[in-house]
Amino acid sequence: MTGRSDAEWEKRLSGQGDGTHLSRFKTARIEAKERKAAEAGPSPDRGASEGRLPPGQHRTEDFPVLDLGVRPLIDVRDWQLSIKGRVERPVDLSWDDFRALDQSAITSDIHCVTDWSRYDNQWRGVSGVTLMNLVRPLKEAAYLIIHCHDGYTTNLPLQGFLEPHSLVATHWNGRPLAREHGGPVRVVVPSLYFWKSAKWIKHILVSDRDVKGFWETRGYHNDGDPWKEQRYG
Ligand SMILES: Nc1nc2c(c(=O)[nH]1)N[C@H]1C(S)=C(S)[C@@H](COP(=O)(O)O)O[C@H]1N2
Ligand SMILES: [Mo]
Repeated sequence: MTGRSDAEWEKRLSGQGDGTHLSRFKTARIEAKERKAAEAGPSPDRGASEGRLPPGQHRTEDFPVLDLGVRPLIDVRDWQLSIKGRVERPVDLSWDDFRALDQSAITSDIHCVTDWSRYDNQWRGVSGVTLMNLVRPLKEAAYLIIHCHDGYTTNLPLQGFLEPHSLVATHWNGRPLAREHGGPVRVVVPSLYFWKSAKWIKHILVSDRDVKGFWETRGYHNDGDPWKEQRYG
């Protein structure tokens, strides 16, 4: 890190209000992360940890907030999720549509590229498998490009979204997902670093080709597997 903690940065940035265009936040914070991505080598203890904690991570009990400083306020009455692209059956889901789908409860660990891991998060929502069964990806479908209300994007393999612990979450630890953590609805893909778990989602593009997202174009690894320590580059 660059002296100031992520939490401190978030506090500063969030004071700048909502609804502001993303480019306004391409400021010191983002540039610092880009620099870190450019300079980073493997962490010294690579391969040293075993079991549940991926290499180079440490455990935390709290739940840090990390984003670009824009935290959209989304009323569930206006909320819509579209899933389109290389699918047989594109959908525009209202909140009621989404809540009527099969709901899953999944406990998983979070691994953030900024080195913290948080164990045993209880998520509720709709699994990636349920959503993909709904839209039915075509044979050539291989990637998801996720678009969010704050302008953030991220990409991941369709396979990752179909893993049994991946879901689109509305609840965390028994409560509706807080706005700062992506409420009303975020993606959770526990097998990848947490930057792939998009908050405030509005659109999932199912694609036959990979398109790098916000951090992936700024020096973060395209794949982001914490067990392979695919942090940067
Ligand atoms: N829409 C959106 N999703 C996002 C981000 C963001 O800036 N905007 N940041 C990502 C990053 S870098 C991380 S580490 C996690 C942080 O999630 P949290 O704030 O719930 O801990 O959200 C990810 N999803
Ligand atoms: Mo992050």
